[in-house]
Amino acid sequence: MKVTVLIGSKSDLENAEKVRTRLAEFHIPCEVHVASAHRTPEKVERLAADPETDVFVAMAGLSAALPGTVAARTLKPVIGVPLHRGLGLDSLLSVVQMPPGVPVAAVGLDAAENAALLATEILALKYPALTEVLQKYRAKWREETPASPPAGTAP
Ligand code: RP5
Repeated sequence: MKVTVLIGSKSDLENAEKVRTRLAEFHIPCEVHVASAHRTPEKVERLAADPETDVFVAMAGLSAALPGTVAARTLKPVIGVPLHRGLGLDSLLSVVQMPPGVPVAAVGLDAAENAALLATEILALKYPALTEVLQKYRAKWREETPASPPAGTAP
């Protein structure tokens, strides 16, 4: 069982660590690699071909080509995390708006936690013991999350 996280730059490391931390709490092996779609495309290609990886998480800011670049080189699920580096909208659209045929499962801007949870849900299809882990997480999350939204937000 393995999740491989690719980030476009060392400057993205904090976001990748959030994924790694959440997966570590679930006892899911996770590797983090700096591999850029434009600076080190050969490295991206090599990582995307890793036979041990079950799910990829690719995180990048600005034009954020990384998730799509990984997805073009594998048939395994790729979760794309747009990072808020420039406008925000630039990376968001780059990750969400994949042309038909090469899907990327996009989560929200900087949404490392959701990326880790989605990776776990995908892994749970193959490793059913993770379903219980997710059930416990969700129950705790419900307990800790306030019933009413913070003031000024839509219900
Ligand atoms: C993207 O450009 C990276 O993913 C990073 O979010 C952003 C800035 O990269 P650096 O200039 O900090 O290396 O490729």
